[in-house]
Amino acid sequence: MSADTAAIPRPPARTASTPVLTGAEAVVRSLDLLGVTDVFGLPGGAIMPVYDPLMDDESVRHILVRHEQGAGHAAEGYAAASGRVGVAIATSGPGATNLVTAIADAYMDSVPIVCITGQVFSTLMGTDAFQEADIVGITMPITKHSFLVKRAEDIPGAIAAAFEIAATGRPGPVLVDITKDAQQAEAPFVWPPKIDLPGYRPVTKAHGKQIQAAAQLIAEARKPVLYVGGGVIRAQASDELRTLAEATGAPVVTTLMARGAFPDSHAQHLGMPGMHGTVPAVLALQESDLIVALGARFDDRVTGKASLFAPHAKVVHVDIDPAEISKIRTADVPIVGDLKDVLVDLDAAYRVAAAETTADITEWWSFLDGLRDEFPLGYSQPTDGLMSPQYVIQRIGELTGPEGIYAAGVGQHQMWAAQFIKYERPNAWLNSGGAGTMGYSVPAAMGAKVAEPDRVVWAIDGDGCFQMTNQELATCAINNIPIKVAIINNSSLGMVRQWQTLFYDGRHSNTDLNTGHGTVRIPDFVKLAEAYGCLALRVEKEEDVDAAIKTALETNDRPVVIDFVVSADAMVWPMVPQGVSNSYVQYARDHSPAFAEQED
Ligand SMILES: Cc1cc2nc3c(=O)[nH]c(=O)nc-3n(C[C@H](O)[C@H](O)[C@H](O)COP(=O)(O)OP(=O)(O)OC[C@H]3O[C@@H](n4cnc5c(N)ncnc54)[C@H](O)[C@@H]3O)c2cc1C
Ligand SMILES: Cc1ncc(C[n+]2csc(CCOP(=O)(O)OP(=O)(O)O)c2C)c(N)n1
Repeated sequence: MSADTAAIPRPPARTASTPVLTGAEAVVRSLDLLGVTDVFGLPGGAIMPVYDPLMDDESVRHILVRHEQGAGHAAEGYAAASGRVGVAIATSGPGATNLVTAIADAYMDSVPIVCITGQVFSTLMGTDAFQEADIVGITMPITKHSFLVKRAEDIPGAIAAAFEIAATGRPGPVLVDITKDAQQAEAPFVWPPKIDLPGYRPVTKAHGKQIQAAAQLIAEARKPVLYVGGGVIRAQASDELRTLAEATGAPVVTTLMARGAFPDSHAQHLGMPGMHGTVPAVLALQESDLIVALGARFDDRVTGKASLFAPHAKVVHVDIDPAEISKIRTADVPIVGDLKDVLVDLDAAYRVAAAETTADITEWWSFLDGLRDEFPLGYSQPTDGLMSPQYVIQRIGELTGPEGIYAAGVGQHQMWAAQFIKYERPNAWLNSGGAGTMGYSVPAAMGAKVAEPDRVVWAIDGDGCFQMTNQELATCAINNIPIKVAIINNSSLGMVRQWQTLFYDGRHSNTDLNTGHGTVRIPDFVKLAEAYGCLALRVEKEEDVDAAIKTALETNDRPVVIDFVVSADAMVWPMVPQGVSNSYVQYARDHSPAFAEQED
């Protein structure tokens, strides 16, 4: 990611009618003027001045979380579900450091959030004052930009700029750290008429020559593939993508971050590429002669060993962040711009180029269709009598439908949720892809439900992840945020266990959680969820799965938690092991029970 720099904009000149507000009132007024309706936070000494006017503000709903990490992920879920900027508030020191994981997560996945933290008095900074932490310094590498505000008159400009930076260009987290004396002091409140940040000028409109060159390559390619990344969702450019895809007839793959950017039901869609991608999607990239990367960043989970990735492919790479282009794979045609515009321009240019030359891609499609027939996604039934986790997740998707929002934790259940739920629209699939943050799911689902109250929101979580942030169920129950939580309880840190099974001779070191199997059940998730004011159910047989999901779908007066007790031996297939060539997808064929069955 490019390091964007911007100083706090200078306060505009005051006039005779300029109101005088405390810095704390200025924070709240600024949020009002930005149209913010919901914030997630938890007060403490250094941010208490802000909490006082917040109490009376009628436009901003403050949701009191139980842990600041929850506020950060809730802000992320809010943003990822709605496209609007999410806001988290915390006090200095431990309050601010509790936000760090969520900030890092938002940075990796390009999520627009603004975190407002209280800081000790400016006169005490640097003295190891009570609850002092240099949060600007700590988060410098994981924010798009940070502001340290020490004067009340700078507050409106800093907050307005923070929102502008978070939401424009490559979205990301911005921190506004405000000293307590700045919150308490009075100053004229002057709202900046326009945000103009010297040094911050994201390029949105791409160069016409590059667009033409890309269109020409697409028209000439015999084995093209559109490698669609999370940038398409952040750009809200799914419709434009579909138009281009249908014009070219090229196959489409969607990364873990892009699930839903292109409908799963579309005939041109091959599914997710990468370590746990479908065989057709992995091989489409690997065997292609042209990769058109659209807001995708050639992550190692997708490329495998980068030097062996797609050896015959030319690359068109579109990204709003120039730092991403040619970072991993040299682009033959680099295009810097906003996909919302670039896709329209590319479509128009493609139609012109295709009128002259259109390569025949029939053979390419027969190869890919053959792979689709031969290697559909599948799973085998566990032999220990416990439920198949894939079945449970698939039924949640089928009974809820494509308008639902699904926020996953990290691990096996995350991969199965990416594979076995059908995504037909953007902003339906929320997860932690880049950082892989266990604990993301419940608070992110809470944030999503606040942003999109009319949609059904599921947290699909692992028994390990759930234990990291489930305290936010109290927040949901008290604030009438009726999310639904499916704990895919395999009684273990399943994804780590899977790697131990495959790469550490089956030595399962410290991955047994004792949450679901055998006589020990600590904690009992049903009792825990009931203690938090949720409707709680346990399901141990496949024949009871549908009824429990239906009960959850019908319950909207409180959160619902379902403890699905599933087999610990289920594996995520296909799997290309880390750091090898993707042509090694043969590995998946050899090791996947589903494939083995098909080959018999
Ligand atoms: C357990 C686990 C397993 C995983 N396995 C897989 C796997 O099998 N397959 C897989 O795909 N991933 C997998 N991942 C996720 C992986 O780690 C990466 O997070 C993911 O592949 C990155 O997705 P992306 O390339 O779409 O980029 P993103 O991280 O979504 O980045 C988006 C890009 O779009 C750009 N952008 C943003 N807005 C715009 C705009 N308006 N216009 C233009 N460009 C824009 C950004 O600058 C950025 O470069 C896994 C993660 C975990 C935790
Ligand atoms: C905060 C954090 N700690 C550790 C890890 C490493 N890790 C990745 S997946 C995983 C297991 C997750 O277990 P669970 O939530 O039960 O999900 P499952 O894999 O069993 O579906 C672990 C420990 C991580 N990603 N995040």
